[in-house]
Amino acid sequence: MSIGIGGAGSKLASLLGPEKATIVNVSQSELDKTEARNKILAVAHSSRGKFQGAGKNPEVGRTAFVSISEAIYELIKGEIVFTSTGGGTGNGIVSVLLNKIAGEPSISLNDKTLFAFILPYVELESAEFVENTVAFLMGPVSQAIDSGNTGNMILFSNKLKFEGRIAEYDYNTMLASGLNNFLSIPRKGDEMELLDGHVDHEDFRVYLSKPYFNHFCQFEYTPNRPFADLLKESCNQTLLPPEQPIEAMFLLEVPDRDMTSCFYNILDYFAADHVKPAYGVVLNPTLKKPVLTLSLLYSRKPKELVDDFCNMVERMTQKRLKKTINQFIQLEEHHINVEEAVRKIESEDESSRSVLEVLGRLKKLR
Ligand SMILES: Nc1nc2c(ncn2[C@@H]2O[C@H](COP(=O)(O)OP(=O)(O)OP(=O)(O)O)[C@@H](O)[C@H]2O)c(=O)[nH]1
Ligand SMILES: [Mg+2]
Repeated sequence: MSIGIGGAGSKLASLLGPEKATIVNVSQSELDKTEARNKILAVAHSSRGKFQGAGKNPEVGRTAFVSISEAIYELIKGEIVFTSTGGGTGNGIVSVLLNKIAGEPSISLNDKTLFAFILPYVELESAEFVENTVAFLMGPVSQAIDSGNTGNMILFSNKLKFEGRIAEYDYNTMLASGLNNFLSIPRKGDEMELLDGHVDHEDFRVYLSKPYFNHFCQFEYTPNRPFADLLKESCNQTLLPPEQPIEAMFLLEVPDRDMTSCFYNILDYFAADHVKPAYGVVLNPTLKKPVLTLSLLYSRKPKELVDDFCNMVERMTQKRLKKTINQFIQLEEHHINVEEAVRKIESEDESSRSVLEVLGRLKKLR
């Protein structure tokens, strides 16, 4: 089951499978727009009456959490939670959830929650989205990671959406299908003929329960090319780029059993970094070339993520500032009587007398 909180979170949870999705919002009209099996209205009252949205204010989301507290906390156990980090509803409600999780003495493996966050694109999205994201990463995300009580965290980025000018629905479909490819690993391991290794549902569950960032990707695997090059070219553009992996998992689908042993190249690549991936190699006769579905777990301090964000914000601010100066600052015209100005300097400073003499000679020359 997936739980989508706020606008973006709900749309993604629904795309992953509306029949298994629960969506949460403070706005009934937002809930009505998205297909899902279960819809929860969180209530946040103001002096103006019910909110139509949190208006980018996470405090509204945090307040609304009280109305759904127990139900939602039970619901997310062992499931995937989607939210954007920039809006008010998703950020506010998930902040409280993460704080609650971080405050638990421990959480059993099967109850750990996977979190998928959608980060804004700093260059083109509003400053509030970026500020909310920074506070979210530095506070609740940081504490939840330190507690070790969450499952994997997935960091989707809207960078490619904006740079590639991709329509929202199409981009969401890309995010959901990338995640689906990764989540299909144990099912494919079950359904297809296993040629080497082994990744079953239990191994997969254990992998998902680790409190690290998860970068997953899928690409055609060309065994005779250096794996480092392939990986560099094929990493998932809808996610933040990965750091050095701590753990890895892959499923290699080959069209022909003669190709089975090409997976050793992948093991060699990871062995250089002392990483021993969990893996499975399966036969998929419908393919023309081998296809690799790979996941890397890496650790990153939220502060470093925020530093990246802040650097981008700073670059943007400098660019804007330069543009503003060029556009709006007009230099005032000053009329200066040179002789008077020099005389003034001369009265303040002995060494300037020669300047006046030079000017005098120049006048004679004219
Ligand atoms: N990829 C993607 N990003 C989205 C989508 N909808 C919103 N966003 C991003 O999510 C952030 C805004 O968050 P929303 O999820 O709309 O906000 P919310 O949690 O509903 O909170 P409020 O609307 O403030 O009540 C911005 O960074 C948007 O670019 C979507 O459908 N797909
Ligand atoms: Mg909204």
